[in-house]
Amino acid sequence: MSESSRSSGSGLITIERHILREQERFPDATGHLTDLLYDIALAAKLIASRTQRAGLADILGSAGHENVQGEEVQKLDEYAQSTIYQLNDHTGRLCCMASEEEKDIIEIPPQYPTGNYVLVFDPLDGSSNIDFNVAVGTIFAIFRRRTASGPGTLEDVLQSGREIVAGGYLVYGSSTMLVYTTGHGVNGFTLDPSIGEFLLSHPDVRLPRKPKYYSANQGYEKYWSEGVRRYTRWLQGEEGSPMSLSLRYIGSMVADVHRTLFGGGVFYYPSDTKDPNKPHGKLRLLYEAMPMAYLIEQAGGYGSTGRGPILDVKPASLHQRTPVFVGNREVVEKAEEFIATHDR
Ligand code: FDP
Repeated sequence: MSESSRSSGSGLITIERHILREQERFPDATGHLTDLLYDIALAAKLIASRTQRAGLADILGSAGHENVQGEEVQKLDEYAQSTIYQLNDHTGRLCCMASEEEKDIIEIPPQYPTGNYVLVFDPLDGSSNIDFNVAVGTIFAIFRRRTASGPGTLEDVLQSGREIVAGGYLVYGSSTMLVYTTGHGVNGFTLDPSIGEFLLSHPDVRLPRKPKYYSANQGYEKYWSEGVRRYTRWLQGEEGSPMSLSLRYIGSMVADVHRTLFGGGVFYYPSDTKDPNKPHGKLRLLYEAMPMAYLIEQAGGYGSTGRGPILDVKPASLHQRTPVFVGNREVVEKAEEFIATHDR
């Protein structure tokens, strides 16, 4: 489909219409999941408009940290966190939330009703890139609660990726995109800033069959295991590899996974010995690895810890870290093979 025909009025599908259509698959649906997804899209519009003004905050803000409208100048990640929280704390759809930015689970204030879902999110992933005008993103996943009623608990949050009912990411780049799945394929929406709507621009996304890129912070190679080092050689066309991939690394997981999804290949952040406090790499299981693995698998790919499916890992704690390999199935499985052979 050409860019112009995608957005030319007839056949134009807004995110709202698309989410409602998805809901029609489930005649007994309460509409709560639909509303929840719609609110995530709304939060994304607010965050996108702020990220586009990143860098202006310091100029517009006074010494007292207020901008010209008299609003407090917030750091973007704090803004993203509070926006998502405020849109979801009072709706009666969630029993609790958990965020990369918060130490403990986020309770629903007692004056508001609780609901059947749990939202986990990384409000502004890749935030170390903001100062350099590089794409950042939001990652999210939604579970059904496990406890029967009342305030949500850790038990509701610490579920494996197999229990996700919807998940995806927002990328705030040269355009803003929402890419998500409810377990029936992946769809991508692009924000049209002139009308303030997300429009379906990439229906039924599948990873390209031919992998093109590998993506990892090769600056850390000296901290990697033998298996991961050899795997990297294999990606470069050595170690008997039939393929030779190009290297791309942004250092913003959302942007790197987004390119992997649409361009094909693998993104990985393995275990390393760089920091003894982080033996399993840097990325968080709940807020980064699981939602991305769920989405990549829905698009025909695979997400692995290097030893098995990410989606099979049940988190033991909120901020648990995990090695991550996501991308074309056969390329990710090759990582498992090298690790099993060389990293005993
Ligand atoms: P950031 O610290 O900028 O928020 O987990 C966060 C993350 O970025 C990912 O988005 C990114 O893939 C990774 O860290 C980059 O880490 P390195 O700088 O170690 O490569």
